[in-house]
Amino acid sequence: MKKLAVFALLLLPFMGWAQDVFIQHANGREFTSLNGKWKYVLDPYEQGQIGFMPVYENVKQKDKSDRIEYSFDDAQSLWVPGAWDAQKPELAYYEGSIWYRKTFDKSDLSNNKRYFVYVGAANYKSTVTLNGKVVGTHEGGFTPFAFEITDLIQEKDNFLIIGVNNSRLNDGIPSKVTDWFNHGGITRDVLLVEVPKTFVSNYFLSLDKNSLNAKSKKINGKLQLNGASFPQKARIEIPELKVNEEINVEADGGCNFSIDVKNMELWSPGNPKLYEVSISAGNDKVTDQIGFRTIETEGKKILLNGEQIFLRGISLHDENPLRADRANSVDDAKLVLGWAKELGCNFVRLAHYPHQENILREADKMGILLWEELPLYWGIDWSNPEVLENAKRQYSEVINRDYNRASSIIWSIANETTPSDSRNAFLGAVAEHVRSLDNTRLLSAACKKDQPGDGNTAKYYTINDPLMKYLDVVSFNEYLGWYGGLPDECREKVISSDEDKPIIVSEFGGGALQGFHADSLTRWSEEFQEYLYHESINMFDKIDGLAGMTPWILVDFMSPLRQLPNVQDGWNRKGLISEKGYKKKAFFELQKYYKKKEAEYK
Ligand code: GCB
Repeated sequence: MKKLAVFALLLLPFMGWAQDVFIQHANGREFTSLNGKWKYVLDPYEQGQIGFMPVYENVKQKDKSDRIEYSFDDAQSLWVPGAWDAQKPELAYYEGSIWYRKTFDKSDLSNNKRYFVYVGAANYKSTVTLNGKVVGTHEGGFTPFAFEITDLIQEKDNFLIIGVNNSRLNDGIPSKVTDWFNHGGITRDVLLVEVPKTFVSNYFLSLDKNSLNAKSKKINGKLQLNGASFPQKARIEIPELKVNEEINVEADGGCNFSIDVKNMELWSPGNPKLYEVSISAGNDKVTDQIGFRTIETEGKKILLNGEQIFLRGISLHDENPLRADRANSVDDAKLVLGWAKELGCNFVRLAHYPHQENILREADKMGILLWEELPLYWGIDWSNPEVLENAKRQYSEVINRDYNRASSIIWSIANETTPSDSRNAFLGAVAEHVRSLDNTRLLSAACKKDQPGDGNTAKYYTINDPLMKYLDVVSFNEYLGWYGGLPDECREKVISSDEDKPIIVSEFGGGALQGFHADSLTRWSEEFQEYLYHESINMFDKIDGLAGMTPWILVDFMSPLRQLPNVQDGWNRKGLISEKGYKKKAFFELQKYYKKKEAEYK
């Protein structure tokens, strides 16, 4: 018996790391929040068992002679959602497994319903179990997953145990080294979602580009139902646009449709108009708030709803610096987007992985455009086919989640990766995958600039990564004046690309300790950072085809790579705002430029 249990656990890692079904807009469904205090058991040797007892079996001592070697009942608690490192000093740098337990009753169970455990995100590998049975596993620290528990849930005494392992892996996405903190645990909401036997699991709506200039616009869409049998019809309602259409459901539960609408207001930063959209089929109905816009390129321009736009952006990590924790709430989203607005931004780069869903929904409401990406970052194992499958799966998950968000306009498929045959083939396949799922957004990647070389003088940089052929927008990171050289060297440089495509400077910047003042050549002073911004902005503003920028970064963020005492102390100091929320001088330098750009593009 014992041998069997151990064998089952050894098999765990080899089960597919995939979810049963994707549930779009989980908190727009009927749900019970499972957030709050969860008991936890540490599993530093990552065995899935303590004292030869599987942790997810929730063993309890039966009598005084009985041997148990863990006990959730007597264990301490962690708060969900939240990173474990933010909650317990002894877990500050913990990397490994922790098993979380939540007990709950569900007295109104119905035979006409299906039940799912939905997890907004848990970093990095998760094993979800209910009442002693494994219901699924998931890999990826920033995308949501759901597993069905209809056959296992009981009216009383359910125990949901989720094992989360944040070990950094050579074949992980991201890989072993990142310039951000490896926050561990269940970092986003956990919900018990209940839906009818057949339900609308996913829906994708967008404005047809070809109807942009027509009086009557066209919404294209796709639905996916999930269940053992399907009704013949589904219905789409957009009351404000007087849309109430019946559509045919195909044999596999899918349906494609297109609907003509009159008098539609387009979504834009100046008018972030959202429509209430309801989708129903059989006994299920889900309601969402959706904006409609188009995003395209024309030569070196980016066009939003057919009009040229300049992306006044800033980069951001998904952290609440004040709590030194992963962001996970509407308030967290409002805090950082509020700062971005104050800076004069109409665009935010959500670096370097999918951020919490709340920030997309808030950006939709506030009229802020977004760049999204997966952590295809330094050190990826490009020649490993399983890593490619993992990347595609994580992309499917984030596209499923965010497809309907008008604010999200760019998928970036990589950050600072060095060209090679295996890397080019991998990212080419990712680009194809992303396009096949979503042709309503632009593709880009934050590339490295080419060094001055053959045919170039030291004065010129070119950006001609072989990846460009897959992309709509050329983007690159450039740290002249910080990593190499001093800011005045920016005066000499000329940056160009051979592509007839818009250019975004996806990163530039330098560190400053807020409150440290000195002359502009003193490293870490606010004055140095301000000077660097001044020179960098002048250099980039001259680029032919510059369509926007997302300097690095809005707020100081946690990073184990940054250990300089009394300056960094574990924080990357390239923020324009400190982790306490105080603005540095460079904030106002960039704000000044963005005011000018806003006036230019009026
Ligand atoms: C980069 C990376 C970013 C780092 C940044 C830095 O190029 O893309 O993740 O945090 O530089 O501060 O060095």
